[in-house]
Parts: sequence; C-alpha cells; structure tokens
Amino acid sequence: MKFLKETVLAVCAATQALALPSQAPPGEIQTALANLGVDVATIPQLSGNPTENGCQIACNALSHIHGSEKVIANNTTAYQSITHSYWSAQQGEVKPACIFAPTVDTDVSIVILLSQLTQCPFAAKSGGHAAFSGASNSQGGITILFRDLNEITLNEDRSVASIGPGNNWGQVYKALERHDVTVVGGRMSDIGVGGLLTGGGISYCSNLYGWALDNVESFEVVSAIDGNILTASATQHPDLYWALRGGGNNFGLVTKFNLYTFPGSLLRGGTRVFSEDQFSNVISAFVDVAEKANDDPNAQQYVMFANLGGTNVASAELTYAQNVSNPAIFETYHATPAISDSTSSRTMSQYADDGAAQDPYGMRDVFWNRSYKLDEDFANWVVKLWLAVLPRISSISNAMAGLTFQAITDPILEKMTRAGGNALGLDESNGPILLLHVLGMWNGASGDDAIYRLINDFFANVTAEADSRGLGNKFIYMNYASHVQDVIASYGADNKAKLQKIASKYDPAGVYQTLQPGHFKLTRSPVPNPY
Ligand SMILES: Cc1cc2nc3c(=O)[nH]c(=O)nc-3n(C[C@H](O)[C@H](O)[C@H](O)COP(=O)(O)OP(=O)(O)OC[C@H]3O[C@@H](n4cnc5c(N)ncnc54)[C@H](O)[C@@H]3O)c2cc1C
Ligand SMILES: *[C@@H]1O[C@H](CO)[C@@H](O)[C@H](O)[C@H]1NC(C)=O
Ligand SMILES: *[C@@H]1O[C@H](CO)[C@@H](O)[C@H](O)[C@H]1NC(C)=O
Ligand SMILES: *[C@@H]1O[C@H](CO)[C@@H](O)[C@H](O)[C@H]1NC(C)=O
Ligand SMILES: *[C@@H]1O[C@H](CO)[C@@H](O)[C@H](O)[C@H]1NC(C)=O
Ligand SMILES: CC(=O)N[C@H]1CO[C@H](CO)[C@@H](O)[C@@H]1O
Repeated sequence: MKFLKETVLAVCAATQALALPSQAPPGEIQTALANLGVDVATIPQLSGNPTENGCQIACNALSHIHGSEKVIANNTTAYQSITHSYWSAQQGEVKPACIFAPTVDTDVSIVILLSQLTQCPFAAKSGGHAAFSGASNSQGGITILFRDLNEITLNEDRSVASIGPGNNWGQVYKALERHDVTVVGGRMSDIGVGGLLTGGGISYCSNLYGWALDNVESFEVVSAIDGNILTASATQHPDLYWALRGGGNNFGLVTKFNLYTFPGSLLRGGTRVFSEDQFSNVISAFVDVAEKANDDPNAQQYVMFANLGGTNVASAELTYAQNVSNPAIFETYHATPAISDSTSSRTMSQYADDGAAQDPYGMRDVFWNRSYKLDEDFANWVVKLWLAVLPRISSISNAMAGLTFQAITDPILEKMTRAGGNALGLDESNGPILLLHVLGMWNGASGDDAIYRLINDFFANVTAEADSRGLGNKFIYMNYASHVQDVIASYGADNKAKLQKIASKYDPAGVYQTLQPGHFKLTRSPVPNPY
C-alpha cells in the first residue's frame, strides 16, 4: 500500500459535494483511513471532481491506493471471467463499476470506509452461490471479491481451523484432510465459506455436531465505524457473535472464520433413486430417519422429488459419518427397492467434489423455502401437490425443478443453544422440522415470472394446508430463501428487534444494510413480493 500525506479540507469538500446521507461524520472516516495508512486528501479523485459519480471516485481511489492487481476494472477480461464465475445467470448479469480483491483484512477495512466516503454501494462475494441478482455482486458499485483472503491454518492442538472467506468447502476439506481433521461445512465443493456460515450451514455431520454456524469458535469482522477488525466469540463481543450466527451480511464482513474441528473425514454414502410407486415408502423412511436422529447421529439425509426425462423420481442422498455398510438407521430405506444406488466410501472432499460435478453453472436459478412440523401424512400431501405442479414446470422451456425434503432434527436444534445460541429463533420445542425447498433452473429471462409465480403458489398452498393441520412453522432458512422472502422476520419479532439493536451498536450508520443493499436485510426481503 502506498502511504500518502496531505490536507484534510479537500476531503471534506469532496464529501460535501457528494451531499450524502447514512455515514459517520467524514472527519471520523478520514481519521480511520489515516490510521490505516491512507491519507485521502492526497488522492486526486477523492479531493476533487464532484462531476464524477461516487463509484468512479471510489474505484479510482482504490486503484490509486492499491495499484491495478487488486482492482479489476470494468470491461477487462479478468472482470468478465469473474462475473461469469457466479453460479446463477441472474448474478452473472450484474455489472459492478469495479471489482476489488483484498489480500489482507485491512484492505477490506479501507474499502468499507471509502464506500462511506463516496456513498458507492458494495457487495461481497465468497463462493458466489446465492442465486438472486445483487446478493453478492453490486450493480454499478464495488464488488468485493474475497478470492485472495484464502488462509487455511490449524492451531497448535488442531482443535480450531482458521479459514478465510476466499475459500470454498472443497479447498477447506482437502487442506484439513492432510491433518486427518474436518469441519462442519457445505456438502458441495464449490459452495463458499462466507455465505454458508453467516446464514446457517447444513453439513453431512450436522446430526452429530449441529449446523455450521453453531461450530464457529469466533469471527473476525470489519467494523463499519472505524474499520477495526473485531473478534466476536462467546467471550468477546458475545452479542455480535450471536448476531453473526444467522444474521447474514448485516453486521459486517467477516475476514476470518475460526471453526472447531473434528477427527476423521471418511463418509459412506450415496444417492438411491426410487420410482414413483415407492414414494410413500420413501416418505415413511425419511420421517423415520429424521425422528431417530438422536439414536444414531452419524446418519444424514435429504430427498429430492423431481421429473427426470419424463419420469417422476425420488432421489435420496443417504450418508453415514463413518465407514459402516448398511447401518441399521437406514433400514427402512434399504427395505424399499431402488432403481439405482451409488453408495461407496469416500472422504468428505471426494464426496463434495462428486456433488459439485453435478452442479451446473450459468443457468437462471431460484431457491425458495418454508419449514413445517414434520408429519408423515402432511409430507405425502405435499408430494402429491408437487407431482401436480411438475407438468406445469416442464411446459416452460428448458426448465426443471426439484422439491427437496430435509429435516432439522432434535440433535441439530439442541446444538443451536451452544455458546449463547444463534439468531435463527428455533428451539427444541419446534422439532423435528421439515425443511422444504424448491430449486428451479431454467434458461432465459422470459421464464422468470412463470417460474416464480408457480413456486410462490405452490408454497402458498402448502402453507395454507400446514396451517389448517396445525403444522405451520414460521422459520425460513436464509440459505435456501428466494429474493421475495423476508428471512429475518421469520426468526421472530424478539430476535428481529435484538438483531436491529445489535446492528445499531456496531454499525450505527447502517452501512452494511444500506450501502450493501443485496441479500437479506434486517427489515426486508431483497425485493418486495409481487405475487
Ligand atoms: C448447489 C448448491 C448446493 C448447496 N449446498 C448447501 C449445503 O450443503 N448446505 C447448506 O447449508 N447450504 C447449501 N447451499 C446454500 C448455500 O449455503 C447458500 O447459497 C450460500 O449463500 C452460499 O454461500 P456463498 O459464499 O457461496 O455465496 P455468496 O453468493 O458468495 O454469498 C452469499 C451472501 O453471503 C454474504 N457473504 C459472503 N461472505 C461473507 C463474509 N465473509 N462476511 C459477511 N457476509 C458474507 C454475501 O455478501 C452474500 O450476501 C447450496 C447452494 C447451492 C446453489
Ligand atoms: C469496452 O469494451 C468494448 C468491447 O468489448 C470496447 O469497444 C470499448 O472500447 C471498451 N471500453 C473501455 C472503456 O475500455
Ligand atoms: C463499463 O464501461 C462501459 C464503457 O466501456 C460503460 O458504458 C458502462 O457504463 C460501465 N459500466 C459500469 C457498471 O460502470
Ligand atoms: C471402508 O470399508 C470397506 C468395507 O466396508 C473397506 O473395504 C474399505 O477399505 C474401507 N475404507 C477405508 C478407507 O477404510
Ligand atoms: C395454489 O393456489 C393458487 C391460488 O392461491 C392456484 O392458482 C394454484 O393453481 C394452486 N395450485 C398449485 C398446485 O399451485
Ligand atoms: C415470511 C415470508 O416471507 N413469508 C412469505 C412466504 O411465502 C409466502 C408465499 O409462498 C408469502 O405469502 C409469505 O409472505
């Protein structure tokens, strides 16, 4: 970083020229930048030209401070390859004014302060798997690309791994397997560390250890006030630690996740595919395994119902966190005849790579979710309704959709109370919970409205039926939620109020909620629901 010297007045002038709301007094931001070695008054772009827009000023200032390696300009091939690296087409279409790739945590501090000074909005990309537009790519603003914050280290006794947000889970598992340990993380290699951990995190080991956010020892997070790096743990800033476990990107950008480790990394499992005549047996097996999670927490499952090439199938992913063949807990599945079965023993990283190999990029995608109380009759009713919806989806060109069942089991809910608990608003009295999500994939924006409306209507009907059976549950899982769902409200009024209070303590100007408009905000869904 270049160290710069000079006067204060020019900056105040530049800031006043931009006449901007939501920010700390410019003098304070400037002092904070000076503490990081940046004298904004010496940056020509910042000290002058009020005819330029804030984002041009911010991008030019970043180039001035960091040089061109960390700042990827609009219209370059590097820029294009990064915008093409998002999972969904909706995010790839977003065009930031520039992309900034920090290499140390204080680079993130500087960009957060510069954003306030210029009022240029930003978004941050870890694995880029959030599906909807703007979640981790900023239209006309600065996209912060975590790619190079890619540390993976173990502490001396190997009990805690320190992971930078530039990693995906495949990189994490591979590095840790060399030391014969693993962490609770995503099930596919290419999912990012950052989004998964701040929203939830369902892993192959969740019945054993809980969701990923309940296995974070501490977060290192950039304060919007002065760019300082705060540690949030059970003992330091415990309110922030609670809020970061489910509060998404509203409290700060996390520059390091310190995760508890667990021994071993061998799994035995695979995909078992069933035909439609077995669906009621599959649902019965799903409910049975979910209810017995406390008897043998090595087991993990999800089941997707979809139409493949004209045939309705249920595809069950059944894994066991030890190298054991045919564990008793999967008995009801094993008693049900399958069309195919890919079960084998694999390391966590092999398993996650195999999953990622089937994960297409560049489609238009949507995730949409609701949760309900687990109940076998209701689950059968839901699948019947879904089978009625599937032909409507296949009539949209190049579209496919799957309905997935997962369970938030008693042992998972019990772990949610760990170290002061998390922000999700779930407790054991709710459980076990049936988490439903629909994944839609299609080509061409002309299909957007039909797909969104269809999934919206499906969930409206399912929710009405659940309510009439007394099986309603308000929780919405952020990491599977759609752009029109208000996730934070689903955590309950008390948790929402508590989250807002913590945000106003650590980010009184609301920088992470207003200058970072993408993804789920404390008071709203990413976009209003028009359906
Ligand atoms: C194919 C597929 C498989 C999936 N499998 C699983 C699974 O096994 N288990 C599960 O629980 N979920 C799963 N998900 C859901 C997944 O957890 C979410 O999509 C998650 O948001 C992806 O995180 P990311 O870092 O890749 O996304 P990004 O789009 O990079 O980030 C998502 C959001 O998190 C914010 N964010 C990222 N990094 C940080 C940070 N360091 N600090 C603060 N905010 C940050 C971003 O700004 C953005 O708003 C899956 C999704 C897909 C598409
Ligand atoms: C952007 O790219 C287009 C072609 O892709 C080129 O014609 C144009 O000159 C470029 N603009 C800048 C500012 O580099
Ligand atoms: C990118 O540059 C082009 C000119 O090449 C310009 O028209 C466009 O507005 C720029 N996009 C952004 C997001 O700044
Ligand atoms: C896993 O168990 C199978 C037998 O069920 C055995 O053949 C295989 O070697 C084991 N794999 C490892 C890595 O221990
Ligand atoms: C669900 O309800 C809506 C009206 O609320 C209706 O239009 C739709 O056809 C229903 N059925 C399905 C399968 O979505
Ligand atoms: C809390 C929330 O976002 N609820 C929405 C969930 O989806 C239904 C439609 O499926 C909406 O009506 C709810 O407002």
